[in-house]
Amino acid sequence: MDNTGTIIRGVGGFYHVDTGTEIVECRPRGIFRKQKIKPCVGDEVSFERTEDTEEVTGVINSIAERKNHFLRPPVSNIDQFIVVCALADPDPNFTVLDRFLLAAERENVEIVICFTKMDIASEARISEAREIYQDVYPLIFLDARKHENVQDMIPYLFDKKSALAGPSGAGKSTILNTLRNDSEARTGTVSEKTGRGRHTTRHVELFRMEFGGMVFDTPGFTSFDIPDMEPEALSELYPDLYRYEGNCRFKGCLHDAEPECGVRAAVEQGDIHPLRYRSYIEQLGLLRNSRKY
Ligand SMILES: Nc1nc2c(ncn2[C@@H]2O[C@H](COP(=O)(O)OP(=O)(O)OP(=O)(O)O)[C@@H](O)[C@H]2O)c(=O)[nH]1
Ligand SMILES: [Mg+2]
Ligand SMILES: [Zn+2]
Repeated sequence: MDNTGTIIRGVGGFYHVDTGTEIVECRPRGIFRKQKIKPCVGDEVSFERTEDTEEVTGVINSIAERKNHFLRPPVSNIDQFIVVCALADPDPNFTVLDRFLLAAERENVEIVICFTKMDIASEARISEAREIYQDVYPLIFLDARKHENVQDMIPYLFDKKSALAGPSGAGKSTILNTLRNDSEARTGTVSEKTGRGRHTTRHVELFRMEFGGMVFDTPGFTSFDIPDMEPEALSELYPDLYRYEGNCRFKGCLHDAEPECGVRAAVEQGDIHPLRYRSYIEQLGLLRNSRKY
C-alpha cells in the first residue's frame, strides 16, 4: 500500500517524509537518478514501506507534479516567500533584497518582507526600509528573538507553505526557533559567544507549525543568476513600477531613455521610490548585457 507525505528534509541521499502523523525516512527509487530528478524539500511524494531493514523505512515511488520549484533556495510547492532582511549587523543591502523579490515575483508566489534586528537598528534605517517598500509588499519589523514580536507573523503564515529566504545572518532560523519555542535552538547563545556564522543553516528544512501551516528554513545566499527573460518583461516584476506603465507613450517602453515615460514621471513626482527605480535600471542593464551574446 502506498503512503503519501511531504519531504521535510534531505540527509545524505535519504529523505524524511512527514505523513501528518509520523516521519518516515525514505530513499528514492533508482529511477529518479536515471531520469535526473532530485527529490526536493516540499515535494509531495508517495512511498512504500520497507519493514524488513532497520535503517530505511520507505522507498519513494513518485513525486507529485510540483506547483513550483526553486533552485536557490532549493524548495518546491511554496505558497509564499518571507524575504528576511536584517536592518543592522549585517547592514541591509537593498539591491540583494530586490533580487530575492524578483526571484519570488517570477514564480508568482506571495511575498512578505520581514525586517529583523530592529532592536539594534537606527530609526533612520527603519524609516528608510519602510519608505522604500511600504507601498509594494506587506512589511513586518521585529526582533526575531522576541516571542511577542514574532507572533505578528502568524496571520501571514497560517495555513500556507512559506519559505524564509534571505542572506546569511538575517535571522531566518531565529524566527523559526522563536516561533517553535525550540529549546534545542540552533542559533542564539552559543553562536553569540563564538561569533556569527557558526550555526549557519546548511540545508533546507520544513517545519509543521502548531498554529497550522508549514515553514521552510533555508540557507542564506546572496549571489543570483541573471534570469533569462525579455527586458520588456522586467517591469512586471516591480509591482510599484508596473502600476504606472499604462502612462508610457510607447508600448514596450523600458522606462530608461524613452520620451514620455509614465514610470519616470512617477519617479519624478515621488510616487515611486528612487532606489526602486535605480534597482530596476541596474537589473535592466544586467539583463541587456547578458543577452548581447
Ligand atoms: N539583536 C538581534 N539579533 C538577532 C535578531 N535575529 C537574529 N539575530 C541574531 O543574528 C544571528 C544570526 O541569526 P540566524 O537566525 O542564525 O540567521 P540565518 O538567517 O538563519 O542565517 P543562515 O542560516 O546563515 O542563512 C544570531 O546570532 C541571532 O541571535 C534580531 O532580531 N535582533
Ligand atoms: Mg539559518
Ligand atoms: Zn516607460
